[in-house]
Amino acid sequence: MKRTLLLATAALILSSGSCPAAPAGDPLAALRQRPPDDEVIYFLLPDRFENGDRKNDRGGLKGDRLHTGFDPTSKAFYNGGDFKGAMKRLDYIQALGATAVWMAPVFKNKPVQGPKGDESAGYHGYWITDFTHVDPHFGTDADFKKLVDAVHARGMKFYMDIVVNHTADVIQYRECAITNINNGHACAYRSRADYPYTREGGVAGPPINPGFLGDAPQYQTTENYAKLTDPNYAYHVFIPKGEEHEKAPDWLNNPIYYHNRGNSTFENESSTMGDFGGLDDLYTENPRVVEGMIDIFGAWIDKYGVDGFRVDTEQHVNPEFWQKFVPAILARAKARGIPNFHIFGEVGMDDVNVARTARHTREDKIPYTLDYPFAEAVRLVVAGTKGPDVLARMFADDALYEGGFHTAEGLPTFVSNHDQGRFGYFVRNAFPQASDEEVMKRVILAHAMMFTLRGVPTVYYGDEQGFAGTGGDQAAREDMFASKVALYNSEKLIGSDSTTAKSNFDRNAPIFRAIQELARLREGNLALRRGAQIVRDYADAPGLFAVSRIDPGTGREILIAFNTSTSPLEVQVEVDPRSTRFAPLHGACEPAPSAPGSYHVSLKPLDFVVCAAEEAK
Ligand SMILES: [Ca+2]
Ligand SMILES: [Ca+2]
Ligand SMILES: [Ca+2]
Repeated sequence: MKRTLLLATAALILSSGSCPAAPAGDPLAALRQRPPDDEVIYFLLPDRFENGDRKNDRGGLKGDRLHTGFDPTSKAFYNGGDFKGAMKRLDYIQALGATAVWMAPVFKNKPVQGPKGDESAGYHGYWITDFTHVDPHFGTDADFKKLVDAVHARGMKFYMDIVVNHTADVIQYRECAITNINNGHACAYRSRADYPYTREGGVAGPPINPGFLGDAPQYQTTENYAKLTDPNYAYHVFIPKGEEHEKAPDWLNNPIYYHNRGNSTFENESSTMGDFGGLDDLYTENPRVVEGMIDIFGAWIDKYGVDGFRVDTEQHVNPEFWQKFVPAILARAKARGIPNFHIFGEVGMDDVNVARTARHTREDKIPYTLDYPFAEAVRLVVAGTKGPDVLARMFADDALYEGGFHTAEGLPTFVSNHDQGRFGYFVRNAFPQASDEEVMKRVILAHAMMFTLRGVPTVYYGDEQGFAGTGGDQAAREDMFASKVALYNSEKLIGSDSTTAKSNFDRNAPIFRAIQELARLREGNLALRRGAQIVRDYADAPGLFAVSRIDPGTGREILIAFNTSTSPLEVQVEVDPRSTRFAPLHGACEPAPSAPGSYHVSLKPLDFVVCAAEEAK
């Protein structure tokens, strides 16, 4: 009964939204028609979200944590979350206002890796061995299907997190086997010039791979790669005993399909050909690898009908790979009845460098990239002392994306993530003297920018409960269920007296409620999802940032003004002269402009207003 009621509610929400063509009561048909620009994404790590089944905590493995990967007291090991747990909490995710779930990789991982004494587990999902099945720590393939189906039944989308750049660390090099690793300096990158494909162990070595012309775009043919038969050009490669068939599909166990040149420095050719901290870097120029990866990930679309891929380490794979992979995957999705499949790549960076991220939409033809420049700009402006001019310059560069502003509207925007850390952490770091109230205001202001400015808002799980974390990576991956990790439990949550030692799915948490309101605003106003964005004014020190979003159908204007300073602001902002009456969507809004084309805005410190003009006549 309860279930039917929930489904009916979901259908109701959808039918009142932007998809009038969807058959009533068919949430799957409705969500398939929704463009990616309309989503609110909720990003979570299945291991850290909810534990719905204690029996799978050890992934079916026996022994201590170095064998099972499970240690609920350690931030570096599996903590116990799984698909059944996530399923139990879909109501919570939907209540927040999310319309799509992005889950960190679900594929079977190498449970534990790393040099002796410095081991950690694949709880995060990025050390894949079996690309064809889910990790038993998270449940079974059948559990995963139930989860995706349940997400769909609610009218929500499910985005998978995929990795084509590397697999788990299985392949080792004789010259620097993992047992010999000292201070992390072993296995230095060996370049194509110093260690050509045609000599064993350097230019003076014996000839190997006769006739192989290398990996340049014009030589990425089956015929050329038939001549690459010996992988021992840079290092002598081997697979430790017992791990010869660790990976699936089986072709992944052949070292010839990897670059095998040592660790990436993320500079020069090693950016695409080096191993990411020992992770086996796939030879993505080889047509066999391209075809294999299309088969692997296409099968997940066929089997589960997922709605999109977040692509890990996108910038560490050669452009020609994406140029073939993306159209093949989009065609596969379309054939499965998923015309709006969303593909967004991770081009990680710590600066506001739109050229660098936009380049990948042009050169690689990856449809969208995660909006790292947005995240960094908001950090500088709201968790820092830079002026909102940083935001204005960043948005002006939207023209650099393939497809320009239209593409920018579909970029997943975020302010926190699992690698860099949470917004609350950035705020506390920049303003150590700030009160809890000020920290919360800044976190909410950052989320207000994410929900009302162009792009697809992507909430990092736990931010809504006031999680701040104490750094990036493991320090930002707290458990939503009652945690046993001492570091997490020592953290002071923002706007809450709770701790991570308790389960935190509180729908009355202040940041949860603020995000919920923002999600409703976005859901109810097409201009905030797909409207053109006009930057009206910005300060070059903490202060005003004002934009108008224009409804693409009616031309109606919504004015949004932010105050990033700690003083109140009284300003005149330019608006469309035809916008003669305004209503408040958030905060206090004057009912009319002061004069045609000029509107008065009062802003409290670290606050924002959203004022909607009546439809232009
Ligand atoms: Ca479990
Ligand atoms: Ca390796
Ligand atoms: Ca690579």
